[in-house]
Amino acid sequence: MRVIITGGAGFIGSNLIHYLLKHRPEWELINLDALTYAGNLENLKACEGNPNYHFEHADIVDQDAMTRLFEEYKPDAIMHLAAESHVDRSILDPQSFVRTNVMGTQVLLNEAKKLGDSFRFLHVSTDEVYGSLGSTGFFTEDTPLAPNSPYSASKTGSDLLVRAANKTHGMDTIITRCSNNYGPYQFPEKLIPLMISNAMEDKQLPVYGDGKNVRDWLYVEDHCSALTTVLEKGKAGEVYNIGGNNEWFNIDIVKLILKSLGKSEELIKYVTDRPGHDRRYAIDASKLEKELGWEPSYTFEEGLPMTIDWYQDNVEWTNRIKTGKYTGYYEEQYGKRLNS
Ligand code: NAD
Ligand code: TDX
Repeated sequence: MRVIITGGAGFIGSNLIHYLLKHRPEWELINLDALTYAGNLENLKACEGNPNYHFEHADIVDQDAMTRLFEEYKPDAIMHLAAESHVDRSILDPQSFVRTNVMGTQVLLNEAKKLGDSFRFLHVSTDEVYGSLGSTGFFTEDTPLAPNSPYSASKTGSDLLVRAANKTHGMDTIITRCSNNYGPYQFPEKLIPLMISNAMEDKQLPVYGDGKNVRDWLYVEDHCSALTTVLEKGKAGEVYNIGGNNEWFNIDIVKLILKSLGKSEELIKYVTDRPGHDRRYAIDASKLEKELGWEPSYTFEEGLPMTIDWYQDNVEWTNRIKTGKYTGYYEEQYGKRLNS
């Protein structure tokens, strides 16, 4: 199997590459990443030199570059993770979300179409495309799409293009929609790493609104195992939800982190709410469990302490992001970044 992984220098992508090199050592992986602010090759230092791992510095919106790379590698499949992924940034700069998430996905579909029936396109999407839930109920694969942020609207657009490629051209495409991930290498703008990092430095912890928004958290390695299962066993044209039945109020997670680090709840600062802030996400992943036999391996009681430990052991990783030094790692080795 030769697999292109887009966005492999990001949070989930880099965890996925580590997971696959360990669990599918015979696979050849091509990490295709533009190295935006969210891409960090330091996440993949341990993979350098592995003959089954290749890095290509490229922008998925660049059709010519994609044509050249698809012709060069002749892959069997793609796991498409590259995206602009942060909701708050999408409110400030929706254009770059449309560019990468919508246009970039279509560029990749154009290349995939040329490879014919034997090529599989796994599109990694999010539960946010379903919108927001009240205090009861779950998102199933049949829940109508109702995105509320420019981020989730652009992911919905990409989902619909992937669906259309299957319906129109009979392409072997599959869509996964996962709940919130947490774990090592998550950029410290997202809730859990931001709160851990701020608490460690005795800085204030900004909680949006009343802190009673609910998210359904999955340890990132479980997302990686689910994506592998879907790539290997999923049915063309299907959608699979991924989640771990693990709902938490934001404020309770923040308090758990403070407790675990021995810090005072006085660090909590309630701030102005995110515009259009979805109230609750909750995923019904029973289709994936029943049809493909996947189940998560980590409980939150295991995964959260593992994550807090990782950030405590890797303060330098976070500091290099906060000071911008992480962008230099690529430049020292390869030259100027595409987007700098
Ligand atoms: P991330 O922001 O950490 O990483 C995104 C990666 O994509 C970065 O390495 C970045 O350099 C790369 N990228 C961005 N634009 C690109 C472009 N034009 N060309 C090539 N590469 C580009 O994101 P993440 O949290 O790892 O999320 C990965 C995927 O999983 C996304 O598609 C996201 O929508 C989805 N997802 C994320 C979560 C979550 O909780 N983080 C949950 C469900 C689904
Ligand atoms: O400082 C903060 N304070 C706060 O209260 C931040 C950064 C977040 N929050 C709240 C907003 C959300 O209710 O915490 C919750 C989680 O926020 P994020 O980490 O920004 O994640 P979310 O908006 O839920 O989206 C995430 O999950 C689905 C990912 O960023 C997406 O890429 C993924 O698709």
